Amino acid sequence: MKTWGFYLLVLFPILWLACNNDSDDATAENTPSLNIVSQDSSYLVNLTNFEIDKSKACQWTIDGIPVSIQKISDTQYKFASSLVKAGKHNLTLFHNEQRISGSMYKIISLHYKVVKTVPHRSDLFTEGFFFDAEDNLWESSGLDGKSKIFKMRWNGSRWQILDSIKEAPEEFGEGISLLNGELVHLYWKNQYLKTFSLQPLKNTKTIPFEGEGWGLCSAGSDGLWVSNGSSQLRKIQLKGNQMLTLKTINVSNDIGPINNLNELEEMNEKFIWANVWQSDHIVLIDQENGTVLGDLDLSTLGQQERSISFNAEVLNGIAYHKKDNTLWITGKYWKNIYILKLTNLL
Ligand SMILES: [Ca+2]
Repeated sequence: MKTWGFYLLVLFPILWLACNNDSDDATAENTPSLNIVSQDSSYLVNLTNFEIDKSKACQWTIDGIPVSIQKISDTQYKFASSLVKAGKHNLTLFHNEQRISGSMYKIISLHYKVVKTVPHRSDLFTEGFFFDAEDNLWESSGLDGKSKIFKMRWNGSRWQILDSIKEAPEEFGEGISLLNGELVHLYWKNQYLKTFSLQPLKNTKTIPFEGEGWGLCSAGSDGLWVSNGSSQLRKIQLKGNQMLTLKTINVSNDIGPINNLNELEEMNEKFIWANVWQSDHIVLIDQENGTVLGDLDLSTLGQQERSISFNAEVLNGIAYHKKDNTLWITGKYWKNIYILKLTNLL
């Protein structure tokens, strides 16, 4: 009895687990599902295990808003991709007192044309890159013992240097931006950031900063966005000698998190552009939730720079010129800055 009791004790959970798995598989096989597949300029909707009663109507919504969707068969439907903006969406079918939903993710492949090319100092290991309100271009260059910042103005034929800073030998400079009328400079592993008055360009504060500092850009009057090489962006504010984190967003596309976010650029207080380190891609991010809305493939420009210069390194440096609605793009040790006009932005 003792032996049988032992076997029963061992066998019962195994048999129960096996039966339970069978029933899970059976349930999964019969579960109604709505699957959305991207096809050129449209989306194909496939229904599985969902009974359609031909005498009853089908009502569709995208994010709760009623839409009209073309029927191909009882199990396949279709709608134009222009029906949805970039980002995450939910498609729901209401039919015969039943409801079924599926999610989709639209990322726009952004197109551009190069409207002009201007020279870039090819001795700069570009880290920070932005225009101020007076159309002056600010650029920071990294590496230990070589870090510096320049304030420049393009006069139509050459760059005029208006101001500059040389950092201490132990400082590896990274992103730069303006906040509350001062320049803010981030450092890679120094565990602090510095603020500088603008006239004269002079260090005013050194504020503790935890972790690695990579990219920096404006968050309007609200603060700054900071990257650290991960998929997270932090919105920060400076108060006295302290740095406060106001918000963190996780940047991801339909596949998962986008790591190696580097130089940043804010646009229209809605979007953030980010260089993806060691790639020739720039992503367009929704400031609200970190959703990647668009992808800008600049591999043609990257290959061009690397073919004309042995030293040319990664794409890094995005400056948005608001008045002209152009993006000024460069890279580490690149010989050129490319002025881009986007032709299908959202
Ligand atoms: Ca920038």
